[in-house]
Amino acid sequence: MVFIRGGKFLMGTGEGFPYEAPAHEVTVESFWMDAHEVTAAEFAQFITATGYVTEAEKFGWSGVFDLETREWKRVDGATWQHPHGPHSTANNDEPVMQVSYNDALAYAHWAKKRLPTEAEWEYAARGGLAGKTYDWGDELNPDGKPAANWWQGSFPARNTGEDGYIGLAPVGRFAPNGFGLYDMAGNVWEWCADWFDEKYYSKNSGINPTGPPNGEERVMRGGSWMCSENYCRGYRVAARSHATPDTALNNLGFRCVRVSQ
Ligand SMILES: [Ca+2]
Repeated sequence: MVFIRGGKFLMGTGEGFPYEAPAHEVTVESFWMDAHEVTAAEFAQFITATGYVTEAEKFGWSGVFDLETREWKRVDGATWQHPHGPHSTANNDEPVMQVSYNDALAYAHWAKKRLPTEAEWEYAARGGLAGKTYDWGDELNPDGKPAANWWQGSFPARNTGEDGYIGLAPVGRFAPNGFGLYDMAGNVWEWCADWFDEKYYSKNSGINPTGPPNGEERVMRGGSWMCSENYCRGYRVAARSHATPDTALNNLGFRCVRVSQ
C-alpha cells in the first residue's frame, strides 16, 4: 500500500460532464491505498479463505462487453474466474473483474481494509497535481504515447490498441502517478464507497465527504480499457460513473484503502 498524506484539493471540474461540477475545495485526512487494483490472484486468496460466493455466481450470469461483436451482452457463466464468459480465464496479475460493490465490500472487510470514498479516490488519483485533466498532466498522449490502458480509436467500432492492449492489461504496466499509484486511469473502473448523486458536488461540506446518505447506485471512478475520446473519456481524473451495487462487468474492479498500514 502507498501512504497518501492528507490535504486540501480542488475536486471535480467545470470542463467535463455537468455532474463533475462545480470544482469545489475538499479536505481529506491521510490514509493508505493499494498501489494497484486488487488482482485476480488476491481475490482468489479471499475466496479460498472464506468460501465467499460472488453475486455474479449467484445470479448465474453477468455483463460482458464482447470484443468480437462489439456489444454488451448478458453472458451465462461470466464470473470473476471467467470474466469474459465461461471460456475465458482470469489471469492472476490482471485486476479482478465481475465483482459487484457488495463483493468488493466483502473482500475489503476480509482484508481489514475498506473502499475509498470518492473524495479520497480523486485526491489520490491527482497524485499531488492541481487542476490537471489526467493523473499525469494535461496532455492526452505525453511524449506522443498513451499513458494508460484506454481505448484508442472510435468506440466501439475501432480499437487501434496503440497503448499495447486491445483489452485488459495486467496491473502496473504503465507509469505510476505522483503518489506511486498505478492504473488510476483506465484498465478497470474502480468502485468507491459513496452513493452516487449527480448534484452532490454542490451539496457536500468539503471536509472528508462520504457521499450522499442514500441512493440507488454507487460511484465508480478511473475509467476502463473501454473508455475512448469519442465516448466517456473516463480516464480523466475528474470523471465519474455509477452502477447499482449488484452490477458486475468485465471492465469494473476495485482497490482498497485503510487508515493505518
Ligand atoms: Ca487499450
